[in-house]
Amino acid sequence: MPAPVELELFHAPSSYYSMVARLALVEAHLPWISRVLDIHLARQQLSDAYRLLNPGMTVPTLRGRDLVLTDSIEILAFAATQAGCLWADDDPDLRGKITAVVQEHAALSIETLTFSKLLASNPRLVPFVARLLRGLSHNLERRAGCTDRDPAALRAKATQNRERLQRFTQAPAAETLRAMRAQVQGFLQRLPVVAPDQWLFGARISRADVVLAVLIARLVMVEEWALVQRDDLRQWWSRYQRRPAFAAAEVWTGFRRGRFLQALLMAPCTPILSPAPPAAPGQAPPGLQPPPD
Ligand SMILES: N[C@@H](CCC(=O)N[C@@H](CS)C(=O)NCC(=O)O)C(=O)O
Repeated sequence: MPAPVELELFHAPSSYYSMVARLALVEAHLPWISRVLDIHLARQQLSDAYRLLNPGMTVPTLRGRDLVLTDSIEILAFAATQAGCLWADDDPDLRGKITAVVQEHAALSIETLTFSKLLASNPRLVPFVARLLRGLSHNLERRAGCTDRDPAALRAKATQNRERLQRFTQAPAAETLRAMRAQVQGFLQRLPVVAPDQWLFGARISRADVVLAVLIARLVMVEEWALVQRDDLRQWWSRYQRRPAFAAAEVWTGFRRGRFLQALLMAPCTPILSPAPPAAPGQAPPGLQPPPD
């Protein structure tokens, strides 16, 4: 077993890709310090302090000694390496097949699935979401215009939010949802057949099991569990939920209002230490959260 390293995970309890990271770390038996961000109201992912850590302004981010990983796929790969022989990824004959599943999963837009379901079920939310995303893009453009701290990243984020707006509103949500269902079903159909009492690639779990667990949890949460039609996958899911890691990693199968609100309250205290140089004598030390531009 490799020596434990001190890891900090910047994440949001309700965030899908944070769940992938949490489950990966727990399954790999890697201890980590939780750094909760509020990505909804305070939008700490857009703060200058966090931008220094993750210029893409998304969660999760994993930070350790000489390590900053800003994407859940990278965190998953890191966990697989650390897990060594605990995971099937250790087998060179399986690694390519596992990577193919992980890449296919990464090509699914979970956000589009979640939002199209929400908006198809509540069409009255469409103008609200559109206004929110338009305002967000506008603010990011404005910030980019009055800062010299990586304005290009802020513009890229504004563009990402405009693209979200287009994706969520260019077609009726029900139509987008149908297309997303077909994509998810295709992904599930192409997974290997799972033998009873086994995981996707045999007796040991793998990166593919981690992403599948979070995907199915999301399908349950948005009431799209019916997309899981294969019996072997349904049985796999009942077994997976019984793994201690599943509960420990807080993989949501339903909206947890209390946990969501708790995170909003806790998040302002999260230290996001910027790697700014130490203050000169007589000056105030660098703040934990630099003031917004
Ligand atoms: N490819 C990234 C995507 C991460 C991502 O989109 N995270 C969402 C939460 S699930 C986020 O941070 N959204 C906030 C934002 O984009 O402002 C990953 O896998 O880590």
